[in-house]
Amino acid sequence: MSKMKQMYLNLKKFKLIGIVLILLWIKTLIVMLAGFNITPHSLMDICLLLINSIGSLMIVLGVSFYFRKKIHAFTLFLMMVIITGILYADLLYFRFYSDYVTLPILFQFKNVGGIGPSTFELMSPWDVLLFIDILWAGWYLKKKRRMPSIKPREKATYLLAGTAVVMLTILLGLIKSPYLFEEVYDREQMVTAIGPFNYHLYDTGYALGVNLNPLTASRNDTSSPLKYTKSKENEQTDLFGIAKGKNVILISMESTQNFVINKKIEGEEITPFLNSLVDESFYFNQIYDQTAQGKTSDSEFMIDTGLYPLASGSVFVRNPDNVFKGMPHILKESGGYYSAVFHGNDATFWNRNRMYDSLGYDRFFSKKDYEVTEENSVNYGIKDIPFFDQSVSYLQDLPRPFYSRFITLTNHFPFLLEEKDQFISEASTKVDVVNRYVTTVRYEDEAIKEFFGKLKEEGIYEDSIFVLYGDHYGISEKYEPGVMELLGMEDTTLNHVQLQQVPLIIHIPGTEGKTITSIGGEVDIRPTILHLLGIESRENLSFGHNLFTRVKNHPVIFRDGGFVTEKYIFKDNMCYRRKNGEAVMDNQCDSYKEIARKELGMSDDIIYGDLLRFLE
Ligand code: GP9
Ligand code: MN
Repeated sequence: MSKMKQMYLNLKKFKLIGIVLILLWIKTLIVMLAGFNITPHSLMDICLLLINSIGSLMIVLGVSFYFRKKIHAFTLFLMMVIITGILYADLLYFRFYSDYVTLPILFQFKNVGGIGPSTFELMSPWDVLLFIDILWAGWYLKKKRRMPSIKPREKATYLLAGTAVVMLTILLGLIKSPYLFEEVYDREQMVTAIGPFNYHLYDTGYALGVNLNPLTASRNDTSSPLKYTKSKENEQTDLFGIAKGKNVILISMESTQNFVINKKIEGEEITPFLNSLVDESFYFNQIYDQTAQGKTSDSEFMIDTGLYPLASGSVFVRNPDNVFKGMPHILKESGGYYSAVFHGNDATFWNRNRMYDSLGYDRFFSKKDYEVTEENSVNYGIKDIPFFDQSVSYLQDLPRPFYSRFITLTNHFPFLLEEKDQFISEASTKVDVVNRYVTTVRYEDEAIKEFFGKLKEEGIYEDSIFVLYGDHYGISEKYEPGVMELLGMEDTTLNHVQLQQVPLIIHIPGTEGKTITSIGGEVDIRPTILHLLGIESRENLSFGHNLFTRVKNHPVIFRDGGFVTEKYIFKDNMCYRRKNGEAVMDNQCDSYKEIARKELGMSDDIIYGDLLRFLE
């Protein structure tokens, strides 16, 4: 037999695997292009898109013969089902979160539940197309009795070929994005470069690997983050110590975005109380949501520690036993503060019960401390008005001064509210979620107003400083067109980024109001509060900047590596001029990218390595 013929016969054995490979490859390509909306910008992008799933698919399909002499039909079918299942789960997750699943997020479902709305809502009839080839494969493989046998040498060659394609993919990925693996948090960059299957593999390895970091970390690892954070500017202002010794009352306003402030719907204000408060407070109107997959818990984490949240999963769930230097610790040390959190949900949600111990809280008032009935609850639990109402009596009994956080809940997706609690009519955009949102925000506003009223009656108001902040976005990208319609905005990158702003209102009774337009993020809230309380915080390992003196061109960094500066916006690996949203050359953003990489990397090192234990 000629060599050519022999080669042909050898290859023929792999015909079936080849067909399955091509089917899965096409599906993956379609999902990447149409599902994840990956747009290739260059020839390199096209090459990567075309090859990045092939190597991993080859290796996985090989499982059908690695351990046997012949290709095992059922195993091949099973691999096809598993791969399609992963792809479909990725697609559904992406449709809701515009993000990729990570290993830690799968583990935190037990603390927070799964995908928000019903999974059915995320499905489309077209999705059936993803499964048609499986039906064919099931029928064909069942019918096909004789499967080709594969020799050990052929197995090795096949595995080698698969591995070579994976290596080539990684190489090209690194040529395109040299910081691919330093910027693991940029999941879009990673999936675009190495494909969804290699990404899942890397993400799993990374998530498991970082668990070992505390074993290898040492005091030396603290020196560069300490040096970096100590070099931050620390300008003093007349406001230093203006609220010295006062009680601190933080109000986490669930899902409250900045666009609701001073916005009217058919002549009615969405937040009449907050609007009036803004006039008598420091109102920071350019503060960005910096949370990631940990949502509310990420905002709490930033405010209490001045560290960035993790890129995947919530620190509350992943690292609750770390040593932290939380706000409660600092305030206890420097001002004898007692600290407490008030929240009407189960204590275990977001693992709060464990994490609050590490953050230094003295007391956590959770669901079991409230009278929660069907009548006074909606959606996740007790409504904000009874929540604040019942909290006041606990607050009266707290030792003074106290540091406290009240976490509201009613304005949570999918924004449900009985008619009797609606103080404003629903909006009338094409998106129901947005229409309901204005009613739950309005309800939250009423609850805060009543809370302030009670605190005045009880004499707590005068001795306190209030920090009200939106914890994160409420309207996800999927429903954003409704907000654009409501605000008469065009659907542009610039407007999308602007919608990531959350309100931050710091109210000190007796102090005149002022709107502060400098940019900032949630990580900056801690040093700002400490400044007002007259507490020097520079030596603490943290990344926030005092918002009253924040250096203008320091980027507000997001967890996916994107950022906003005074002049630029960096989003989805594109650099834009902030003034007009015009796309500009990448290198304009390069120096800020470097800062983002550095800060996110250091913050991750501190958390993964549990480095703060060395500074106790
Ligand atoms: C629930 C509250 C809301 O306890 O923190 O959760 P979220 O989904 O916004 O993180
Ligand atoms: Mn929240």
